[in-house]
Amino acid sequence: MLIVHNPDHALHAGRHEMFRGRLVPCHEVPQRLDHVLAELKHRGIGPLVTPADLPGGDDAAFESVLQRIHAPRYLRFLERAWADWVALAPANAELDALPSVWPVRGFRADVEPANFAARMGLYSFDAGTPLTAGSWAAARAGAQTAVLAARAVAAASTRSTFALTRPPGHHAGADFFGGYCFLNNAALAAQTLRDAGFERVAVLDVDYHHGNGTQSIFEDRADVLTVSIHGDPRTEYPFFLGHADERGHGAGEGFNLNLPLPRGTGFERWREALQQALAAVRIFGAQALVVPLGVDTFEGDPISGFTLKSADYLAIGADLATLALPTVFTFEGGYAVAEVGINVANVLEGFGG
Ligand code: SP5
Ligand code: ZN
Repeated sequence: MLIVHNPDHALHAGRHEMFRGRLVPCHEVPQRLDHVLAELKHRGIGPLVTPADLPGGDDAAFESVLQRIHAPRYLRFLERAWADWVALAPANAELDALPSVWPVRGFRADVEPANFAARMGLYSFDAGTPLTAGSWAAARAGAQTAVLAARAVAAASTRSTFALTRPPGHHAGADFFGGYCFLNNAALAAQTLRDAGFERVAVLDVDYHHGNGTQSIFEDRADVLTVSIHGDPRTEYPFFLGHADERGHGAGEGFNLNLPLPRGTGFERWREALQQALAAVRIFGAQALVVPLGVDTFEGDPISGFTLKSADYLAIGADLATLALPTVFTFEGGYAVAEVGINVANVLEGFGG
């Protein structure tokens, strides 16, 4: 399996996230990716390349897919955000930027505020996602990683790829960040596959948290099926999306499937949901697959509530492989840092080539 990894990922290194009235150290840390890379090398899974090793990357087609998945004004905001933050006060260079005010129901989103704090709120949905000096550079390089991974699959140079990048992407919507995510790598990969001629693309999200960003990006489209298996949003983050009755809108009606499971769910029940998800992908007639791969379903995950064990990830990989589709994996959650490499590598090993 071709592994495309983002050598610039560590440019995004948040210090703190807001949690129960306190700023606590970030769960989403650079060491996560380092552990995955080390484990893949250890097992000889590869080849391992970076975007610089592949043609394209920063070309017009990349810019085009970025601008179609994300709102141009959101991209402009992200690109300038750190400079705007530091311009407020030189001492801000030592602090992460976090939002603190949001336009909820009845407020206007059409007028972009001149105030930086207000812009942060307009383009985000939580206070758990610090924006740092290198967040844009890391996220943009990560988007390239995902697009190039998808192109490699489309060119049939490989049956499957893993876009190994962080920050993760599946919570990021067309014009908002949150859930540790800025650019939606899985959505960019899916759109790249569509652009390459795959007429029906399925996204099967196995992260513990609902893939709200990906769902919202594709919820009015019939050409991209979105499926997510996740902790029930009645009790689990991101809370405000991910219920079973969300089936898509307009032309996209029937092309979103949510499979929420209660906190405490173990692998047997989780795997039944996976079989349901795989059946939906088959009925849809997908020609290519994107798997936002989070391993925060692990029993040892510090912020999640399922009880999957390391060996279960081999079975997940094998189950996904039964679809026999060109497949792009993207790296999402998984915060038991010491085990994240083993769990991710198990999925890829179980999947095979
Ligand atoms: C990509 C991804 O997995 N994003 C997840 C973002 C979750 N952020 C909010 C975490 C709140 C967790 N609360 C659980 C407390 C357990 N002590
Ligand atoms: Zn997650």
